Amino acid sequence: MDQIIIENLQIFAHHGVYREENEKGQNFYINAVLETDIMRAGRLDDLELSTNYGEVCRFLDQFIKGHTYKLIETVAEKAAEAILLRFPLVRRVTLEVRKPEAPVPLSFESISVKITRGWHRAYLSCGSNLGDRKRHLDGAAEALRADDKCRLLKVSDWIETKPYGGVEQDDFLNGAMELETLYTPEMLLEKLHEIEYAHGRERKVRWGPRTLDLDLLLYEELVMDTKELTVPHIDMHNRYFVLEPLMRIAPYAEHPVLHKSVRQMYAELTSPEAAVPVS
Ligand code: A4P
Ligand code: MG
Repeated sequence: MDQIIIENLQIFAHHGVYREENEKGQNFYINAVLETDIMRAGRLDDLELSTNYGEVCRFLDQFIKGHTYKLIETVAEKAAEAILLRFPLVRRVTLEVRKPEAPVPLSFESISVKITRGWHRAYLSCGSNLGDRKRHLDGAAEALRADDKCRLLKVSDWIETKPYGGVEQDDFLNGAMELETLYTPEMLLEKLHEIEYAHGRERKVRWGPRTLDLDLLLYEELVMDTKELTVPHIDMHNRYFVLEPLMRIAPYAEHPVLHKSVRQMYAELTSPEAAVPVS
């Protein structure tokens, strides 16, 4: 990805653990690498198609002056997030916050923290078979739209599906969503649980009836397996109610473990041969 680079932007601010630092202030120096596609802007010589580095510098200056944090870690974290929210063409930002006058009574040139943060593409499945199913699914999409750390890009139709998994229960309404998010996978799962609870979700029977179920299917090309979270979703390739709506919005999304596209997984699941047991 192309980069816009800002080096050693000097900002006088009041961050620090010691009261003296908060009162007196000191110089901070910021290095920022903005990852963003600037080819069209360059070819057409049009600033509207790029991110104005002057505006980014002024924004950083105001933001870093306008807040007081104890840690430069926090300065970096908050400023990176603010940039990603304020400048929509920036996909990722690497931010280094240097503090050459840090109160350490030894000789050094500078102390800094450096982080990279960005937007991540994720796919979700949603389902409901209890209460006003459409309202629950619409509500989930609405809640994600209302969250500034998520950009909901695509929402499938809601489709009727037969219950999967052997529990006798009412038919489901299912869908899939594509979004970009600043959340880590764990934070996104927390957000999904929050939305489920806001829709009266209770966890009684595994695979049982639910007002709203939100599962994380894919998160970039990430593969992870912890007690809380398995990504890609462990059973997505076997589920018609997942692949049918996902097929409608993201046929070419890739499963990073099976190395198959959604289209391929869907074809394998729904083809007549797939139903014939292998002897
Ligand atoms: N968890 C781990 N990985 C993930 C992930 N990728 N996304 C953990 C979401 N959660 C993940 O889920 C249990 C725990 O799984 C979570 O706390 C999380 O830490 P849950 O939602 O609390 O419980 P559950 O939904 O009853 O169990 P499970 O195994 O998640 O069920 P599924 O897979 O959600 O399936 N038939 C049709 N037609 N349509 C449906 O929507 N849904 C299910 C439930 C069964 N049959 C269905 C449908
Ligand atoms: Mg679930």
